[in-house]
Amino acid sequence: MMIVPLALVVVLAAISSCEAAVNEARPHSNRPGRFLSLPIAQKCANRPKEFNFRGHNYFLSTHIPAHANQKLDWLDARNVCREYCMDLVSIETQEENNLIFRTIQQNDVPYIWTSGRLCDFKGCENRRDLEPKSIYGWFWSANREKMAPTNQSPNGWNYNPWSQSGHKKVRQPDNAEFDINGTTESCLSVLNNVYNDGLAWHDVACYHTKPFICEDSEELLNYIASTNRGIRL
Ligand SMILES: [Ca+2]
Repeated sequence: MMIVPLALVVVLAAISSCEAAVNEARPHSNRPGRFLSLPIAQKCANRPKEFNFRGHNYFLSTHIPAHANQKLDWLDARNVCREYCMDLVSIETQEENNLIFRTIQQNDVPYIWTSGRLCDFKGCENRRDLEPKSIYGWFWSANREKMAPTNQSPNGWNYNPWSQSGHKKVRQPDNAEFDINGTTESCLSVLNNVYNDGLAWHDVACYHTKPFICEDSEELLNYIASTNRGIRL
């Protein structure tokens, strides 16, 4: 009988979690160990407030001089937002979605990043409620709220925001890039008629660089307010 020493089990577990981290970043990012940024009080106080919806401020990166020519991958885009006490936009209602669609269309932007993310990383295993992932596995990273199943209109909406088309001419999410280079399409981008499909949601590999929309994060604003007495946010 072979007994595996506990120390070895721990080492093996550590190796497999390293592999998971590397796999997530593969194949285009050579920057392992990337982390979420913390908010910066001064930046939060002076954050861009381009438009407002239900008490949250938003901005489109192409409109802000400091970010106008910036196209970033999904995590870098989140981190730009987070330093302002914001995060990539999360779209929980049809009204908010219409606002985001209108903003993209009126400014003729080809696509933007949202905070939408597929739960396919460490901590998402053994969650039967998320299976199949392509239908039940999506959530908003900004507030960790689960999305409606991708194959139906969300409650209270009269359309399904996911595209009916894409690279493979099938409805989204389709994880199309996985068949091309093995990269999972784990991030949610709103595309502006890229596949002759109007404005619609697509799953896209997270390493692609895009403009982005930031939205106030109550969590980060509350954190900065509670640690900076008298700050005006
Ligand atoms: Ca796709």
